[in-house]
This record gives sequence, structure tokens and C-alpha cells, in this order.
Amino acid sequence: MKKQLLLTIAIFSLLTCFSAYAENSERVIVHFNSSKILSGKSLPFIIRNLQSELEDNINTLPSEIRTRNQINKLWAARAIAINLTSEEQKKLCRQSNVSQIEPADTIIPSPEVKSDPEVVSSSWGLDKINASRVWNELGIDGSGAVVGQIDSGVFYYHPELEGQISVFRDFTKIATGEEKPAYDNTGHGTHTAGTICGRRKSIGIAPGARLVVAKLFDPNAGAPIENMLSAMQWMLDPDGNPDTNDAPQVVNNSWSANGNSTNKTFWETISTWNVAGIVGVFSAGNQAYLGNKVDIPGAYPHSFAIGATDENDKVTYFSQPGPASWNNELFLKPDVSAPGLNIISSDFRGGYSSMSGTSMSAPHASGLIALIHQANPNLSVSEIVDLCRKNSFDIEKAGPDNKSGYGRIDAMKTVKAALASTTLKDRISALPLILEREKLHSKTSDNRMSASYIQSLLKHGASLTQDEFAAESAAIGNDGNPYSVKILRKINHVRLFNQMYNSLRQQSQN
Ligand SMILES: [Ca+2]
Ligand SMILES: [Ca+2]
Repeated sequence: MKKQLLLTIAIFSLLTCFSAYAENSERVIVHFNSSKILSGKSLPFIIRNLQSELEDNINTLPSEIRTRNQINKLWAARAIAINLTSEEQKKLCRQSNVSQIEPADTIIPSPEVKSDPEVVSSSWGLDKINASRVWNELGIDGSGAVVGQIDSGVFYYHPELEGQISVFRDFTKIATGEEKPAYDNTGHGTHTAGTICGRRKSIGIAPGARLVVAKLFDPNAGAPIENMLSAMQWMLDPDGNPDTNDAPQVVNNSWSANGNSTNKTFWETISTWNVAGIVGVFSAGNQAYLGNKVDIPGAYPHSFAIGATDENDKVTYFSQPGPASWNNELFLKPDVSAPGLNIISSDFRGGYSSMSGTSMSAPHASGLIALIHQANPNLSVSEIVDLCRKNSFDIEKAGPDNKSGYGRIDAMKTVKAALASTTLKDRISALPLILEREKLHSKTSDNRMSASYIQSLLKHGASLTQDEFAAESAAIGNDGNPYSVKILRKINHVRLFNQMYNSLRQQSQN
């Protein structure tokens, strides 16, 4: 059985290897077979393990190849980018640990900027998914969460995004790796960033979240897959130090490549994100009218694809449907849908503009995941995806369908379910992690991230019944966490204050 599997892999390698045939030396991605399963491990362990696994694979290459300059080590993808002649490619194809060789300069098209002629209404999407109810009734606004964004960059000085951008890197010119202040020259990224975390509470789903921004797209210029794989890998370790946990918990990807294929370029990187606890959110694609199914990487069974809905909860004419097909098996896609028609958000020239596309839907879902993270920081990627699916509002055909997936996302219902899946004790125990993240992602003396996270704990504690609070107090009192006692004391004060306030109010009414 094992032998048969290896044989299948070998045939697959030969088939895909020769497709990259070229006379002269060309830049290619060499993909290696994945071996180790790393789920349940810490992020530093995962990163170091993948890095050393890649070194082992590089060491199996002929010495004249492995000592070559300009090898780009794409450990998250279990791959390298390198210049090879066609003879060398053929030679590597015969190696048992090489699964695929493909051109590195295949272009992922720049996401279309579909500007609507005029601003037609307020940001209806935010109300439709009940985001403001989550802030007001549950005290949760995404504080403590970090969201990654792979797009056209962000206009740093937009008032909606002031203080929201933690790190920026320009991947359009990968060779220079030059650090610059965040900028956006198409408008697409500033718009999606506003929907994720615009902080004036009029356009952003998670105004408390911070952004890690990778710029990949220039006007009318797509991104070569080598740059894209590099940016996706960078999300796991933005500061280049595997021991610091500065990775985002969700990465918004309002881009896609043609899905009617068996293209697995991004397959391993998505798997790596998943074991690292990073939810990859992808737009489904905007060409349903051409008969296209959901694009990759959203079409992969292990990634999260978002379709677009309008104000009446109808899937838009452009939103690409499922199902997706892998290894002769069909998968329901998109996973869920979110507002994507006439969406108002931040404009890269300042002010606001309206845009349409599944590009606008994905950031609604990414913002929701930041909210979920504040409610329960201990959920795995599959648990988060599951919560989003199960708590969506059913639309189109009854039950899960290949137009809308599980339905249109509902932030209130989903975040409530996330809160119900945890305890106050577990939320408090995540505080050291949030404080570490704040140190890595906040400007000096800004403690907005942890302060708002703690505020939401107080709100949670105040909302418990007397019995629930007694049970939580007993559990928290024994956990030996120095933060717990302090926070418990604060919650006690809030509860006593509320009791006093309510009885005074009652007296005055009598
Ligand atoms: Ca790091
Ligand atoms: Ca349905």
C-alpha cells in the first residue's frame, strides 16, 4: 500500500516536472514532499521544524545546485525558489523527495478594483452581520487580535487606520526587501483594511484589532507566485525571530487564482497556517458569470472561502459558486458568504468610497474572526471555521448550498457561541499571550490592546449569574495565575457596583 502511494507520487512528479521545460536557466519553485505532521505544537517549534526539514531537503540536492546563490527558502511551503536549467529540472524530478517543479513567475492577477459610481448608502454590511451589537452588548471589538493582510498595501495616514498598522512589508520588489512606511497605490488594500478594522466604528468589523500588512499588488500588475509564497510565509514570523509569537491569528486574502484546475501551489502553506493557528480567509472570485467555480486557494478543502451577498441576503451575480473538486471528491464551497455589494470603506486618497466584490466580503469574515479570537483565544482553526459556518444565517436554498455555503455570516450569533465555548478562567489565562502580543505590535505606551481585552473580561464577569460567578471564582482562585486574582477582584467590584446601582434605581422608582 505504501509502495503504491509512493509510485503515485513519483508519477505525479514526472508529469508536473516536465511541464516546466525550458531551454535556458529559469526561476522555478521546487516543491518537496511533506513528511512531518506538526499539529498541536508551539509556533516556534513549528517554524524551526519546517526550517530544518527544508535544510535536510536542500542537502539532498546535487552540490552544484544547493550551493547556488539566490535560493529563496520557502519553508512554510516546503519548497525553494531557485534558477535551474531544464536539464537540472529533469534531474531533480527524479529525486524521490521532489513532488513538483513549477515556474516561479506565474502571475496571480491583481484583484480588480470594482469602484461603484457613487456612495449609495451607509456601510450596511456592518449592521447586516450585527457587528455593532457585538461591541455594545458583549464588549468585544477584536482587541488582542492581530489580522494579517495580503493586498495592495494600506494608506498609512487614513484616519480610520490610524494606529492600526503594526508592521508593513513591500513584497512587490522582493529582491530589495526595502522597508518603507505603509502605502497603497491601487486603493484595494486600504478599502479591505478599513472593513477589517476601521477604528471609528462606522466601517470596520473589528476596530480593536491590529494589522500586519504585506503589499503584493501594484496598479495593473499581478504578483509572481514566488513573492506570494514569501509573503504568506512572512505572516508566520513577521519579525524574523521564531521565538517571538508575532504571527496574526487570521490573514485576509482578497485575491485568488483560477480555480478550475488542480493547482496545489499554495496547498502546503495553507496547511502550515492551519497548524500554526492562522485562519486563511479567501475571496471566492468575481467571475461567476463566466461559469467559474470558486478560485484557489479558497477552493482547497482546508481553506476558508467567502462568497458575496447583497443587502437582501441574495448571493451576487459575480460571486463564484462551488462545489470544488479534489481527488474526485466534491467539497461544499464557498464556506460562507458575507456582504460584498456597494460596500463603503476607507479610500486610499482619504475619505470613503464604495466598492463591490468578494474582495469586500472576505474582510467582513476576517474581522469576525478577530472578534471570535477576543471571545475565545484558545480555538483551533477548524473550530473557528466550524463556528462561523454553523452560526451563519441560512440563505438561498434551504441548508448548506454551493451558492452561499453555510449562509451569510452573523457576528452576534457566532461570537456568542464562541463565548459559550470557553470560561472566564480560560479567557484570563490567555492574558499573558495578549500582553506579549501587545509588546510586539503596539507603539510605545499604547496599551489599548490589553486594556480593552481586560474590559471585555470585566463585562463577561459582570454578566454571569451568581451561581456561575461562584463556580468561576472557585476555579480561578486555584489556578495560581497572578492576573486571575487581580481581575477577579475587579469583577467583584463591578458586580457589587451593579447590584448597588440596580437597588438604588429600584428604590427611586418605588
Ligand atoms: Ca516572530
Ligand atoms: Ca442555504
